[in-house]
Amino acid sequence: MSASTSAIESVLVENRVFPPSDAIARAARVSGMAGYDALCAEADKDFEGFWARLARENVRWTKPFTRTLDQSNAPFFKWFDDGELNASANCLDRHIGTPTENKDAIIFEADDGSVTRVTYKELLARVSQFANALKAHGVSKGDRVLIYMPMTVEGVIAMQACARIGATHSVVFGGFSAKAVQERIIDAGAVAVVTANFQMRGGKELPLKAIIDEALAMGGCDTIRNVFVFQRTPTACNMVAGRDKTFGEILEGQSSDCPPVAVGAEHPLFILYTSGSTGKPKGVQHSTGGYLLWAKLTMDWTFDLRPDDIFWCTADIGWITGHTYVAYGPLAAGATQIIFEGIPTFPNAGRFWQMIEKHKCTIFYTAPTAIRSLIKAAEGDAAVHPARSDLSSLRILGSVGEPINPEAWMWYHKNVGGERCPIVDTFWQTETGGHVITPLPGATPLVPGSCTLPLPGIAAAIVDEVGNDIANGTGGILVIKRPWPSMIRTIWNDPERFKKAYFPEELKGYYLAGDGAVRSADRGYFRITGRIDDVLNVSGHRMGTMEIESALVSKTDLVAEAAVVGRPDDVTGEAICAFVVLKRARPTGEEAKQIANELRNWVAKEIGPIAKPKDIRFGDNLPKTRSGKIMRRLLRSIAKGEAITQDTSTLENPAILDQLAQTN
Ligand code: 6R9
Repeated sequence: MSASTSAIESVLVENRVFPPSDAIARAARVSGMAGYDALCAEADKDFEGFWARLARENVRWTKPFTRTLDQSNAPFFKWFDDGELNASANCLDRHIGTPTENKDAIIFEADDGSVTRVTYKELLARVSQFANALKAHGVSKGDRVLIYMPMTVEGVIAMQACARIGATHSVVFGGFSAKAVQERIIDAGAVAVVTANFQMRGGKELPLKAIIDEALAMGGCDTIRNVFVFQRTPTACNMVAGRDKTFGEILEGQSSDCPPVAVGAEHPLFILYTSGSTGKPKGVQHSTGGYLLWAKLTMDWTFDLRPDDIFWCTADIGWITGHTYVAYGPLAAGATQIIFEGIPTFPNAGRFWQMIEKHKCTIFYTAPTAIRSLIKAAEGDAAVHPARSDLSSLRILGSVGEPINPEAWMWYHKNVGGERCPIVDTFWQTETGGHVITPLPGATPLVPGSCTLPLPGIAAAIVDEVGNDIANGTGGILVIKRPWPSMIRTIWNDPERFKKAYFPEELKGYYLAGDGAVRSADRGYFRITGRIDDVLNVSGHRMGTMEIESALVSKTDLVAEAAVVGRPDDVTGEAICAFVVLKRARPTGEEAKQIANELRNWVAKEIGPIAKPKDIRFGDNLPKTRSGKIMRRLLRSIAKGEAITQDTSTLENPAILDQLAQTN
């Protein structure tokens, strides 16, 4: 974000306000702004006492903690450090012997529409059995397990089973390439992989195990002893004798009773890789105690969860949203949740609405990209419009992953929420573990496009480059001034990078989110204006521009140089644009198209299809300063199709701008 964009954005004032109805406010757990203010005041008055109270009330500890927050080695904060617990026991065992035990934990709808239900008691038995199978193969506390699974009950079981024995999972989204998998296996030092033969998406059978085979064949993965394969479809896949075993084989004869292993509160529950501003993805490490507290607490605060709710978060378990609001939060809170294997447009773009009706979903949580693409579909075909489905079961809607534009917010509010459901626009990150800035449905008056106010105890603020507070109404850098229980603990294998990336010296020790934001002059509401680093947000997925650049230049026979920037896109939020200099003459016409496609496929192979550049432009060179620095702000203007109004006098080669501006 440049200073000028933030200034322009900050004058776009949104005047519509939607306060919660009296009935919603009265029934809510955090009731009215008085309820919110009371929690904030409690946190202000006794910060540690506040978190200690909530941690005692929301988490089951096998050994109670006596220390709440240890700041002695900041920014490596420790929470509830001397306490012990097990995350899986907190999600499953805690419900046994209560009315929740026979309640559906999961309503699973497969890609083909078939539905399977699993109660809490059954889920506990299946998780325990899988945990025993892991143990039987030598997986134990502290080991890392890489999970590369489709959106299925078995994916959640694998995560919970790791947690049960104290193994640290690292889930990799099923759309990532073999290369991406290999890098993560090596960085995490994983001992086992849990995968499936195939995944089903949109009626298609897509390989998973074959990608694992390819990753392991790339070398460097000697830590892997076993690959466990869930047979999602009847189609056979390659199995390596001694190394690979099916779920059927490893579960055979295993007891469905497995005592949970107590771990320290700071024990790493998982590592999740995410894109940063340099080429290499960061292994964000989360704790067990603080993370679990957050997963449970935000289910209650943000979603105001009730015992009879049918909760549906559409995120894949490969992303943080699928960790906190599929694999852990709903289970810790004793909710019934829908897990959906497929895609929103199959067999038609009414699938989400039809599923809400079919399962009587009450809380629906999805990404703005999905909403925008379904708006487009509904406008083109009345048969897939939400009006065709009975959505009266809904009571709360949520949005996550990227800024939601006010038009999409209004459409969601009217056409999905029937103008009666509060929309919680939840701002958070892989690093924050769960929601940090979000409305509370029974308290906060909503403003379209704004994630409103920080949760109680979250010291979010907007500052300038040296960490000084900025007045409301002016854009700046989003920081969080005090630690919170579910924050990132470190970057796996790279504590120095953790310090530098998130707690840069010039920002007074504040946590740097990497986003720009502005607070409204009237209410002090936060609005996120987008990343301020070299991270793009494409369909709610984080992609580092450097990561894509390194992928492009690794095609050494063809590419000499590449620069990647984002440009706004109506549906995906941002689109990836690559400017490429080839080792041969600049191609035009058909040849340019053909090489662009070759490069897209190359990037898909290096990172995954989600990283494919939408636009690829070829130049004889890139716009550079005399000292050789690529001027990305000019490339951003060209990508947007804007006329260049910036000062180009420091450019070594101004003529290159016209050339790059010509579309291929
Ligand atoms: C949960 C998740 C984090 C980045 C974050 C920001 C963007 C997420 C948002 C939002 C505006 C919201 N982001 N939620 N921007 N409003 N409600 O998405 O984690 O994949 O790590 O992405 O997503 O830019 O910094 P992650």
